[in-house]
Amino acid sequence: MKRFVCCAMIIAFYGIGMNDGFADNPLILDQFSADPTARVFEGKIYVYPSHDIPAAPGRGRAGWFVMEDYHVFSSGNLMDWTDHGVILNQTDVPWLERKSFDMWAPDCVFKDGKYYFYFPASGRIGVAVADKPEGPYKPADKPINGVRGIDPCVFIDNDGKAYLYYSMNRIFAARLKDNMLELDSEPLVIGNLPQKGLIEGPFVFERNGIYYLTYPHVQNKTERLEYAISTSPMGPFEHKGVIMDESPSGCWTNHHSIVEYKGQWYLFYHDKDLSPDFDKNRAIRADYLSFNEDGTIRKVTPTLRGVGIADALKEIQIDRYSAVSPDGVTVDFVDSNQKQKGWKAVLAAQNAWVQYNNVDFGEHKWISVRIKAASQIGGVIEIRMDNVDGPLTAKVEIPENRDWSVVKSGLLISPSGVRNLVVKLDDAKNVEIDWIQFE
Ligand code: FUB
Repeated sequence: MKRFVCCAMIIAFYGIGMNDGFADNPLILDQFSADPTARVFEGKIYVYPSHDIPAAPGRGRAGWFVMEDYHVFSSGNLMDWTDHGVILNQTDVPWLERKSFDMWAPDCVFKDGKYYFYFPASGRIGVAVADKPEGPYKPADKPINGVRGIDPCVFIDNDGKAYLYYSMNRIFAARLKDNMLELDSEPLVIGNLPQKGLIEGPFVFERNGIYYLTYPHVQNKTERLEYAISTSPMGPFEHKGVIMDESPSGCWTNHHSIVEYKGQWYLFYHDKDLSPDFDKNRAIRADYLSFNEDGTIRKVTPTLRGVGIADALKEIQIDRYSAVSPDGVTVDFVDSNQKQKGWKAVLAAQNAWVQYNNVDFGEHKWISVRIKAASQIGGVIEIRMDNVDGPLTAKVEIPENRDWSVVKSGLLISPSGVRNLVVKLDDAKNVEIDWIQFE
């Protein structure tokens, strides 16, 4: 076996390894984010989340949601996200008489050349208007008259008519005028939905003539994502089932949106990956969503890997795995005092492995692999393609080194195309891996 162990050498010492920060789940590492509404504008995905911040003296209530502004993020490949910065702060809103720190779940839609950003604050719903998806947004002088509630969602039907949905323990719906700033009908309560357990965060979309009303609902302990369908945007809706179960993490809220991009449907939602002990500091995620033949939604299992195709030339965060061996792998923060640095995979049993799906090798000639690793006793790592028994691509000796270092090794074969990557520990030792990158 030893002759397969390629010459490994430490090429650099990395005191601190900055995670790329924008890929896999959660999507954003350098700040908390929640309630993601994803929209397709100008050929890209734009995500309008709310923005949790830690409470501080004079800044919100400790132990509760604290939210003072909104950022918007965009991506063309669902792996690299651009933060366009703050698009609206509570102090920009003319009708908000105090700093409420309750800029909760927003939405944004495009109509007749303008982008309309809907946001809740202090129990009212406001609108801000822009010429571009990333702003600058100018808030209207007044909130929408006749609306008391949170979590606005605006749906524009194929005939151009717009509808506003929002929640206040129940879900309300009303038509919007063409100016997108005023109601065109009295809000009505959507019926036939579960009677018990908070219902909030409505998100409506249409597919093949079916109107889907999707929403978080507390059936047991925490929110799960459910849906109802109709042949009309105002209902009546028929309750259909569950899109995503309660989070095993115990995060009390979940809030989502559903979008089709380049022929694939996605569910955007949130959990508390960056704040395991406090579920009011959340982090947005995305996973693939699909439908049955009859239009019902297949239940989505949350993953760490998330969506998108990773570039083999970039740092691949294998701790965001798609599959994992039954034993021998744990995931931990690289630095628990600086969680924005992301996670590491700890392989600590013979044949323990992680699989990271959808890495694009293209048609290049690949020569070597770099692994950012640490190990108390050293160990040997196998890199394989496709699955745990797939083609052996490299065998890399990770030397004993408690500090992070980048180990470089030659490849046995040059992979091509989009492949799943498997990293396996050969011996009964202990290796920590931050990322892997091909050259
Ligand atoms: O983010 C604050 C609130 O928590 C949202 O408005 C709800 O949907 C829930 O996610």
